[in-house]
Amino acid sequence: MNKLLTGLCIALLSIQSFAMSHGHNMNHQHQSSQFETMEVDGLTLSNFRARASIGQMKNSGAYGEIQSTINDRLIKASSSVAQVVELHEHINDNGVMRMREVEGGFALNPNESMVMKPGGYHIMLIGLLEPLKAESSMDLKLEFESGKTVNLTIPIVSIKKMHH
Ligand SMILES: [Cu+2]
Repeated sequence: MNKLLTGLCIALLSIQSFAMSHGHNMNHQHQSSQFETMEVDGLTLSNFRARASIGQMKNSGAYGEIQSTINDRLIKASSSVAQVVELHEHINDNGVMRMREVEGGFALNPNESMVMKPGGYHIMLIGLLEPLKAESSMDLKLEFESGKTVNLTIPIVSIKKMHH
């Protein structure tokens, strides 16, 4: 458990490599746990999902891909499941992976997918109000510099399925 105390990112990376080394588990995938690609207002949103929380941990992450027909920025995310939601990136700080909030949010360039994934850009869910359970879903609101707002319902998946 010491690893968990040294930082969420380090803990997550360890758990991910553990999950990966134990192979994929496709057989139990439920249709309902897949995010349906959504096209709205010049935005294509795909592969959205949140990671089920682990034990009593109060933080988790949400991920997905956004493609925009215009130059834009994802400037804010929010959800009813967490007290605070931040847009984060991972940085390699002298060999230690850390994460930090990205000032001004994530840039969207036309016809180039902006990918949020474990270990990269992500939506950080801080201060979970209740555990995020796999096979259920949560709300996620995205706000863009252009003034666009998108309300999503995204699946919650266990960390073992995070790579799909
Ligand atoms: Cu983070």
